[in-house]
Amino acid sequence: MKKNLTIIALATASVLMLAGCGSDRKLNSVSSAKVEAVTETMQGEEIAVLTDAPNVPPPITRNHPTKVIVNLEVRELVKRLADGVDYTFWTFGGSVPGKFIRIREGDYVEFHLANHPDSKMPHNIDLHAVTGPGGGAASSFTAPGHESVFSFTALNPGIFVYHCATAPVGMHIANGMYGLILVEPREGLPSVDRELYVMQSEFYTKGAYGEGGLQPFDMDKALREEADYVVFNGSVGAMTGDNAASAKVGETVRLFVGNGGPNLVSSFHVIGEIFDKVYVEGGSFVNENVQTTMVPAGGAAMVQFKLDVPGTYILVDHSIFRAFNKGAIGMIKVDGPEAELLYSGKTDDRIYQPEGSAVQTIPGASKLQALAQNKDERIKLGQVVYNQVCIACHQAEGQGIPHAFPPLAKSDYLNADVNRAISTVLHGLTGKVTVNGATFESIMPLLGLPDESVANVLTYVYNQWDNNGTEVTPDMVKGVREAGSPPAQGSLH
Ligand code: HEC
Ligand SMILES: [Cu+2]
Repeated sequence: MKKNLTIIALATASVLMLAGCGSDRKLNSVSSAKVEAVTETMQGEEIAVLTDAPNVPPPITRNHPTKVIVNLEVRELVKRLADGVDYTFWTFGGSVPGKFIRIREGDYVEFHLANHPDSKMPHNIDLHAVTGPGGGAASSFTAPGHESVFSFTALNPGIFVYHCATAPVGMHIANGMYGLILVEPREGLPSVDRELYVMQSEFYTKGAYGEGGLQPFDMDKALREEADYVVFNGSVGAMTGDNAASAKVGETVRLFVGNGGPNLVSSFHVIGEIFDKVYVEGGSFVNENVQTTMVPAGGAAMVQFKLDVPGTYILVDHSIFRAFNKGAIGMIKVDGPEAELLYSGKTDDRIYQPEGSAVQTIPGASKLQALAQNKDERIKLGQVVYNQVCIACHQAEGQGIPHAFPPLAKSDYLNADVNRAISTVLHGLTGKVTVNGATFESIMPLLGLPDESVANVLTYVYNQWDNNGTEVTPDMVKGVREAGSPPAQGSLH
């Protein structure tokens, strides 16, 4: 008994010692870094360059800390949340997310927070880059028509979220009050060809996703964490279509990815890319070869990747309904020479018939396609394809799903142009389309169907649900295929 006790005591002592050593070492290194940062000689004074997403201020080239004056103005503004949907945003600098602030480790920041006289609410700012109570919140509490000034020294490098912390905090954040502040390490960040500012956040509106008009904030939905919109850079489509970012093959891109929340954690992913580097949680630890990185609410990360293959790369929250149904999509269009060795594109499409499959009773689309001798047969065979492939999105009666998948029933888009419809089924479709007066900005993927199946399924669709009765033949499909995919609406790689 006594012996046992001794062993336990010893074991405890060594654990304590180990723990003691570890934390001592950490404390020493942290405190010495902090002292150095503060004692590096400060020189000069400058006014911070602030940018709106997706732009990032230029890298810092100084090799010394300086006094940086940040002037940030809060505005409460009605702006677009989605097509036909407006929202009263509370902003740091006039847009959501707020202005990007870039400083250097050791800088002494004199922060001026102004609240426009037209504001209805007081606001403040809590910068996660600040060491000090509230991250500046109490010192920056500012009534409409006032300006507060406070100062801090940036002790720790990293990419940090800032946000309003005025009660009710959740509501101020939900209305758009967040942004990013980058504290570059003293040695700077490795240089890259492009830097982009991407911030995810959610909106809770009285109306469902896409319901038009000026939508008020819905506190009940926010409490239940049932977001209507999950977006990058403050609105649906802020980074797609004409607003897509662009880059070139061979370039290295760094994304500063923030998450304003207020509630949801982001599973940030770029379709078709692997992050060469991720500065995990926005700090100094670099992970490599990452597919999806978690960005918590009130957190950020830096991700970096080299572009090797041209095409459109889609930024998503991989909690995927948020991407395709709530708005969390962005795009980077990459131009440059094809790199077939790295990515060939589709090189072949052949009929796949495992042994014994020829006698299947439920016809594989391809086997039956060759049999269509007339329009009626084509319609019948097309129905099979429709029920196997299209129905999941366009629905049983071709009615689609509002705001997500356009209708094929009585579709003016479909009926207006048969070649365009063929092209859509052949190549997929991205970008804005208007069908029967409603706009859709979503993605129809490349389906990879043989020409026979495309002809049959479109003939079926054209002869259902009050459409115009067109017959689409395999020759018509072949013609469109040979004409190539339309440049205006890049097909999905
Ligand atoms: C994964 C979901 C999905 C599948 C599967 C799908 N589509 Fe689509 N389709 C879409 C989306 C989304 C759009 C709108 C794309 C945009 O917003 O740019 C669209 C657009 C269209 C359009 C043009 C707009 C319209 O409503 O007239 C046609 C035609 C069409 N699809 C036909 C088909 C056919 C035929 C199939 C089956 C062979 C099919 N789609 C399979 C999602 C899908
Ligand atoms: Cu506020």
